[in-house]
Amino acid sequence: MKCFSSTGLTLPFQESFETGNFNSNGWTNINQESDFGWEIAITSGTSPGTRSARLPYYIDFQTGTRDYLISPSFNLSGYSSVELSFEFAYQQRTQGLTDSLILSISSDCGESWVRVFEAGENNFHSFATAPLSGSFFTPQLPEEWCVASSFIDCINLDLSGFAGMTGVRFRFEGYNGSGNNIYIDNINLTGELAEVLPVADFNANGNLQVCLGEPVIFTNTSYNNPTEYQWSFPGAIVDSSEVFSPLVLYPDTGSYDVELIVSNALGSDTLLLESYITVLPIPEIFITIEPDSVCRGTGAQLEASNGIAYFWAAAPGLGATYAQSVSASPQNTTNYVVTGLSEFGCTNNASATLTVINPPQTPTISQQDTILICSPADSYQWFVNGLEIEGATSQLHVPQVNGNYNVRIFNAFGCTSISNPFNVTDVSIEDFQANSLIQVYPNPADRILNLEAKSPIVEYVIFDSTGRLIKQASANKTKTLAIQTDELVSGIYTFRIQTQQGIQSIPVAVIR
Ligand SMILES: [Ca+2]
Ligand SMILES: [Ca+2]
Repeated sequence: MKCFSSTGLTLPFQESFETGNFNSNGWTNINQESDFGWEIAITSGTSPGTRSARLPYYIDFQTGTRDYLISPSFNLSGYSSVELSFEFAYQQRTQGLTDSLILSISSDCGESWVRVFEAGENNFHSFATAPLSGSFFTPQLPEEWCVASSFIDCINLDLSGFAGMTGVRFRFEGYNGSGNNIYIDNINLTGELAEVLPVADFNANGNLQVCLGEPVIFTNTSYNNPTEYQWSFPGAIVDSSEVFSPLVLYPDTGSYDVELIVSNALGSDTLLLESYITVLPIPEIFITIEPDSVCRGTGAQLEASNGIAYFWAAAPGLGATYAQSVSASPQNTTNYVVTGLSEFGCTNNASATLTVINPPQTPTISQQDTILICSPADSYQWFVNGLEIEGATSQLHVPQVNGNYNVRIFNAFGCTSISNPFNVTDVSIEDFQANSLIQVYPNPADRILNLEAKSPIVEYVIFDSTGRLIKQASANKTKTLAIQTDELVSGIYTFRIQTQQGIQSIPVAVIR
């Protein structure tokens, strides 16, 4: 049985059994044989009311068994005298058969007991309140109770030996002699307060060390009947209090004195505990994310620092919970929160956001004349039959061979997307290489387009993609020519070149 020495009822205490039951009134009813034991009975003859506690030993034939009714715990500190009184009623069934009522006291919440009263009928009115009767005894009149019995007086016990103690309980014990019923009622525990100075005492519920930001709740264990309390908490946000058990918050780390002055009409007492409360620092936790933005589908590494252990709050894409360094691959931009623990056992949180960048929309390829055109993006890389084409990094591409072409595009953040394959079948390698009158390069062109002809060049004409004439110029019958394309806006043009052998039209892309 756990004994809370500083708790317990104070005096006066009264029990008339008129309301509730044993349990709800704080009593413990022990009936070891689980047969007949203490019970609430309807009676008359006592005041107030109609209910008392009964041991029905008239119908309990288990001679020699015992039943216990144990009071709640009392705090008798500060009392100089204590008295217990109670009323009882008992009637013998026959001479020679008697039952006993025993009263014991505990000052350790019920661990051990001291017997302070015992009574059994000796045929000379040592316990019975009413004349002998062979029937089930239920008192109806005051004369059948000790209060007006002509046989015996009620019990009044001086328990001053227990004054000043805590964890005090008293216990009514019945000893079954298979005689007749025992009743008790109107139990009174009273006391007189000692005329002594109050004593200041308190504790911090084990919170002698707290982390910054945590309140300290003080428990007031002062005794000898103080009536006023004056607390001092130098360094606290609110540095004084007059409440019984205050809650105190400190704004900074450090060690703090606590003082309590208690007083009553007789005087006062001071308890100063120096450096009693220590407020510990909370750690400043950091998170680094590398990289702090990723393309969807790729991950980043999150690393916490400045603690000795870490806990990551559940979040999408998180690779671990209890680790300093965790991976994260979320589908969307996500905020991550870590709790870090310091060497002092204090915690703090940090948070960081990993930005997830959408990949660009899947590009599409179209063909104009012999040139492939990709939908707009920030940058490009062309592939043919799955192989990267070196240098083919423009929006336009002039295929040199037949095959399946893809283009991978990149947005400004480097996130990529790849097109579906585009099949090219109309490149005539033989024509181009063997029968072509002229080769042009680079194609796509930037600022210069070089012409190389098998015979001298006479003239060239440039048309835009709508067929509009852009430029017409004669050449000096050289086999090579460098044409300035600076003035041409990006787009696809047709260069119609006349040599002495004939005329050939070549689509040329100009890209800036
Ligand atoms: Ca009663
Ligand atoms: Ca029993």
